[in-house]
Amino acid sequence: AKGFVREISLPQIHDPRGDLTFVEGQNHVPFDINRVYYLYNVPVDAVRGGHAHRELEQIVFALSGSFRMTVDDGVTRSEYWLRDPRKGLYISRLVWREMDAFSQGAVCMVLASHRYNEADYYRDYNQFIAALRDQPQ
Ligand code: T46
Repeated sequence: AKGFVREISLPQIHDPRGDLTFVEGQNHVPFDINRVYYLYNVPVDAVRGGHAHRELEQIVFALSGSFRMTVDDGVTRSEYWLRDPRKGLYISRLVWREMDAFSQGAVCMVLASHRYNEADYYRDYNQFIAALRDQPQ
C-alpha cells in the first residue's frame, strides 16, 4: 500500500474567554497515541524532516504560527501550509516529509502512533523509493 496524507479537523469551542480544541483517542485519531512531541524555538530559516517512516503514523498540528509541510508519496509531491490549530495533517507510513518556512514563534505539535525508534526512519530518499518499489500494490 502507498503512503497518503489527509487533513483532520478538530472541534472548536468558541468562547469570549478564548477558544478550546480537543483531541480524543479512538475518535479523531485513527491510531493509539503512544507519543506526543513538539517543535518550538525553530529558527525561521530552519529545514526539518527529510525522512519517511516504515511504520509510524502521525498527525501534525501548528498550535501557534505557521509552517510548510511538503509531503511526497514517491509519485506526487504536495505542499500544505499548517496555520490553524484546529486542523491537523494525518501522515501515514511511507510518506517522505520536509518542513520549512516556520513563522517566528511557531509551535508544531505531533501525535504519533509509536514511541521514538530510529530504526523506523528512512533518512535516505533513494532508500525510501527503493522500499516503495518492494511494497505489495
Ligand atoms: C517527523 C517530523 C515532523 C527523540 O529522541 N525523540 C523523538 O520523539 C523525536 C521526534 C526525536 N528524537 C531525537 C532524534 C534526533 O536526534 O531528536 C533529534 C531530532 O529529531 P529529527 O531530526 O528526526 O527531528 P525532525 O523535526 O526532523 O523530525 C521530527 C520527527 O523525527 C519525524 O518523525 O515526522 O518531526
